Amino acid sequence: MKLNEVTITRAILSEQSRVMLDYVDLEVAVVGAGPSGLACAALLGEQGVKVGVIEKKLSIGGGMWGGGMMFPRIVVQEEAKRLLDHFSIACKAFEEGYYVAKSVEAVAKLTAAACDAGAEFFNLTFVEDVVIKDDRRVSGLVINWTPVEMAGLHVDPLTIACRYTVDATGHDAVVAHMVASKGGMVTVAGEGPMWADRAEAMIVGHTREIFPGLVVTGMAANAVAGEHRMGPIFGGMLLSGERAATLILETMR
Ligand code: 48H
Repeated sequence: MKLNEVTITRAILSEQSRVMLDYVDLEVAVVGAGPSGLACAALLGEQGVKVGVIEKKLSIGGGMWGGGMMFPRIVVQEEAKRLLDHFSIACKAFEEGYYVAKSVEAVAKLTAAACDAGAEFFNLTFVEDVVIKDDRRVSGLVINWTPVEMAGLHVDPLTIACRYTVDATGHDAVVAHMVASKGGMVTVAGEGPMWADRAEAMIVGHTREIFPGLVVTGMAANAVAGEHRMGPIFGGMLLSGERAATLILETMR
């Protein structure tokens, strides 16, 4: 068989255009493909929810790749071990209640789980604004290509509709800040200093719908609540992603 460059181009354009047209309207848009967003997307997808993950970087995985200070290992506590098992992420017991896993494997397996569950990824795409109309609900997202932002080009964005948005943008809580800055009656208290045990204990409780249609998860949930940070322990990220998925499933169905 003789390969044809134009067929390769048509295959990519036709398939991705079909997916993009389909995902102009989705059930849940997860903004940010770090550990909390990936866990949330995978668990929602497993329940048959139409999920799109929007990630501004080329790479998926957020802050998980780097482990702790570039040592590619993460720590997960007992409470979240079942989620490591759920996603088939291998780990070793360390001291009682602590497990160590490979950060690269964790990102790869969470990403694969989300793909297997039917989530679609839109990387190199960033959310620059939200849609809020008379019903005072986040009902859509304004998106653009990351290279447009990087090059400072004046190119208008496009808009997608979603029933729920999950702010999984990490420390910066980007979507929550957008709603706060547009008079959305949301306050972002800002992240506190390191206090791992407290931050991990509180994160699931901070994972909530902070504005109609907008759920915060992961570090974004702690940043909104004024909660502490926890360093390279990732159980809370997985548990928070799971909580966000559960909250949405409970209200949507
Ligand atoms: C699209 C965007 C946008 C945008 C940002 O930082 P993350 O890994 O987030 P979490 O909360 O799942 O995990 C946090 C964890 O990695 C971490 O940093 C921890 C545990 N720190 C503790 C400590 O003490 O330091 O991922 C967020 C993702 C990134 O990939 C961003 O590129 C992406 O969100 N993102 N995507 N549109 N506007 N803004």
